[in-house]
Amino acid sequence: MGNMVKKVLILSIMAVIGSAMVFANGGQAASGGGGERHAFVFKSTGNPYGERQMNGFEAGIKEQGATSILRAPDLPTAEAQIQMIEQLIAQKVTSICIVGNDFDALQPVLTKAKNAGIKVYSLDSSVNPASRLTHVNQADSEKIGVTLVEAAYDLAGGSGEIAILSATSQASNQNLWIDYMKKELAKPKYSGLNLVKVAYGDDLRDKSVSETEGLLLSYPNLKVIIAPTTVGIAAAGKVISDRKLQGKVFITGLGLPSEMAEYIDNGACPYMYLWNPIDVGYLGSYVATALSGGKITGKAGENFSAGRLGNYTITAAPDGGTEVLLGPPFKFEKSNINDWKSVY
Ligand code: RAM
Repeated sequence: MGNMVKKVLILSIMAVIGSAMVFANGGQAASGGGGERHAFVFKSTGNPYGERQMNGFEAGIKEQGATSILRAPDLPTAEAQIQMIEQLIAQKVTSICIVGNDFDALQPVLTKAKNAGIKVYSLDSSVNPASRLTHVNQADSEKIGVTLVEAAYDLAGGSGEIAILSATSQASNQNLWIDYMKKELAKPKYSGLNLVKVAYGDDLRDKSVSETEGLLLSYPNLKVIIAPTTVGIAAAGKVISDRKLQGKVFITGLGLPSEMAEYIDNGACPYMYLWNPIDVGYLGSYVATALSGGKITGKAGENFSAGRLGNYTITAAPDGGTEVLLGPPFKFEKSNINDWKSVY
């Protein structure tokens, strides 16, 4: 067998192993026909929010006649994502949509992907501008930070101890929102609020539960927990409800209606915010094909059409790169939660 033939054979075997690993790592491949293969790499498995984003991405790619490859590592680390991206480069996928577990650490592997002709962009949790062509942002990051501080102020009655329960300490979306929260908290209006701790539940259910318990133990006067992560807010909702602390400690943040309806109903979380994660993934699928079809390059001012969501324009992002903004965050409370809990 000639060397070239061997090489091709090895590569095909690697590609087959690669797609089998999709399942091993909790993702799945979905075929929509057509020659293009668009990959989506989420932060970790076992996150219902991520599953909804992947569903939206898969549906969008399918309706455009292409194939989607959905991946997520078991743990939300950059290292695990780097391995997955290496496999996707070997598989010669058309595009990679990365929900980053780190802002900077993925740059070498994403640059390798870019040099191999793969269109790379981020979604939800961004990677640095040098690593991406553009970023699909769920909602205005500053607005999320400001809105959550206003909510904490309201729920705390204007003063007292508050804490933040985040995802991992490296999650760029959460970190950006927390930076904006801190900036907002520095304003004179909020001088009565005392941010006692930022805890990290790593988007793991059990760790988020124990971090919430730790906050309650260390800060017996805690009035509000802001959890800008769907995994964290659901874990905090469970702890507050199990301990019947409704009315004493309030939760707010970003939550999935399906996971939070119970805690909105029982008063643990009077209100929270989110956007449609299915639409975030769906929008990502149109960014993938607009990039691969040459309709956009990722520059501010470029326009493209995103199927049932309509037209979008790429804008400048606060981090110096560009982004595509889905829309404003939506408030969920007792009066509307029942309409949404079966949707996402
Ligand atoms: C979690 C993830 C995700 C984030 C949502 C709000 O599910 O950390 O990245 O966007 O919360």
